[in-house]
This record gives sequence, structure tokens and C-alpha cells, in this order.
Amino acid sequence: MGNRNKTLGEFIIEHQAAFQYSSGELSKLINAIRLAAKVVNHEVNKAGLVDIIGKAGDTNIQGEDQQKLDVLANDKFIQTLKNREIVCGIASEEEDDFISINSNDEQHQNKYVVLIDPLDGSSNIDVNVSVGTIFSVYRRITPVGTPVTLEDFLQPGRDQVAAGYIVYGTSTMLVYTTGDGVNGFTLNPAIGTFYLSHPNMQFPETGKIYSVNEGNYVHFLQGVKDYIKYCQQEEGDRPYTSRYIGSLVSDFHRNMIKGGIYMYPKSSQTESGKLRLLYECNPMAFIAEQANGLATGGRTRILDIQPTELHQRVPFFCGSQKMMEKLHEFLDKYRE
Ligand code: P6P
Repeated sequence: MGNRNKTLGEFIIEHQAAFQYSSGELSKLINAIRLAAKVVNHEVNKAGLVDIIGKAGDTNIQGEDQQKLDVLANDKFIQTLKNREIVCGIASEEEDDFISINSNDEQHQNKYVVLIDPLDGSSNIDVNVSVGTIFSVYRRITPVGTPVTLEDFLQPGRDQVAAGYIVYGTSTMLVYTTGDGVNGFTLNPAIGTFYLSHPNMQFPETGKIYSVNEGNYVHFLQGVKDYIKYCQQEEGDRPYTSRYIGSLVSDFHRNMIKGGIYMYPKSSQTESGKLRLLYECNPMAFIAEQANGLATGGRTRILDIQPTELHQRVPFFCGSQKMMEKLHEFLDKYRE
């Protein structure tokens, strides 16, 4: 069967054998994420009907509380991962503290922890702009069979065993890596099946798109300002095109396919940037590097940062190698 018609389920089975720790748990984990993605997709795609089906805080005809979509997405992913006793801990953008899941089945002491941003860019939902789910998977480092600790979640991004995102856009795609390249699967909503539509995704070595919230320009460090001006100059293959959706997953996904650079710098307004290291920057950085791209905090490789807090923020620059190298030239000029 050609690559193009392969389903996500078939792909997982094929690659489980190749995955060095093929205990099957990681495959079950990806399958659980696949299921939750379909459920969330169904809810996100009817968001526009909220006035008909009720707003958050309302109760629907079953007397169930109508949930904000990001809360609903959070519940669905946590519930799906918990129910299958696949992971021993979950951290989420929506939860102040991590969730410990103690398996009472001696044989299947789970060894993975998952960190998620269940619905990134959820402020875009009310204006019908695409949003995404981001997930990151590690092997626990504390002894199997004991409750997880914060240490299990504060691992550097280079130790991830899997990372991916779902983009709920004009079509719904699941894009993920287990350290052996990046593959994209498109959902056929008519039958609820993800098909391999983008095998072996790679950032073009360079590109002509830069993504940054230019409304913050005056607050950026000089090196970032100079790079933005460089993108806008009439010279060589420039000016580049500015494209900024305000949804990390969508901006990243477009840039990975077309070539480009995404920037969320620190500024005088946000000393550490805005994006979260553990469940936004690390998973996207793992995917970027697996797709021949680069991801840094300006000078430090994102995947080498030793996390200190669950919800810590970092500056984030990510994209095509040549564009990232040019950015670093400007930042190095000011030692920023
Ligand atoms: P700003 C969404 O809130 C998000 O976390 C990312 O998805 C997005 O790229 C960024 O923040 C947008 O932030 O400050 O430009 O609106």
C-alpha cells in the first residue's frame, strides 16, 4: 500500500516495531491522543454554533454545564489518557499542578508522562481562526510504581520520546515525531480516520515568511528589531512576507511546509517571552529539529534548556535553518 493511503493506525503499528522501546505503550499513547483529537475536533468544528448550543457557563438540555472549549479539550485529553492507564502523570496548561495517575495494575506500571497545551490559541475560536493541541511525551525518571514527582516533568526537551500537535484548521491534521522524522496525518471527518498525507515533513532550508507580532516591535531587543528590518528590505530575495495568525500551531505548520521563521521574543513587556517551555516550545522544537529546522531561545537551543518550573516561559525562535542562522547573526551583534 502506498504511503499516501496509509492510516495513522497502520503507521503506528508499522513503526512500533522500529521504535526501540516497543513495549506498545507509546503506540497506545499515540492512539489515545488520536481518539481525543477526533472528539475535540468535533467540538471545535461546531464552536460557531455556541449561540445555539449554549455558551460556557450555560447548561445544555441534558443539564450538563456548557464548557469553554479549552476546558473541554483539557478534560477530554486528560480523561482519554487516564482511562487507558497508559501514563503515570499529566501536566497541562489548564492545570496549576501536575496530575499523578497511579496504576493499580502491578504488571502495567506506566512509564510515560505527557505534557499538553490542550487548545492553544483558544482566543481565536470566537473569531473562527484555527487553533491547535500540542503534546510532549517523556519517559519518567523516578522509579516505576511510585507516584510521579515534579522532577519527571522538568526534563530537558532533548529527552522527549515523542511530540506532536493537532491543528484544527481548514482540515484537521495530526503531526508528530517519535525521534525518527516528522509525519502528518489528515483526518477524513466522514469516516473519522487519519490518513498519512504528509510523509517525512521537512522545513525548506530557507524561506520568505517571517511570523512575529509586530505590534510589540517597539519593545523588542535591538537585534530582533534589526532582523525584522532586514526581512523588510528590498534586496536579494527580500522583502519577505509577514504572516502571523496568532496561533502557534498554525504559524508553525505553515512555515514548516512553505519555509519561514516564527518569533516570540522576550521584550520589555514580557521579560521571558510569552510561550511556555514545557508544552509549547519543547514539543515544537523537537518537531522542528526532526524536520531539519532549528529552535532556540535566541542563542540557546530550546531542547537543551533545563526546566525549573512547570509553566515557565521562554523566548522562542523557530524555523528554516538559513533564516535562523541569519537571525542569530543579528542577535550575536548585540550579544542578546
Ligand atoms: P500574541 C496563543 O495565545 C499563543 O500562545 C500562541 O498560540 C500564539 O502564537 C501567541 O500566543 C500569540 O500571542 O501576544 O501575539 O497575541
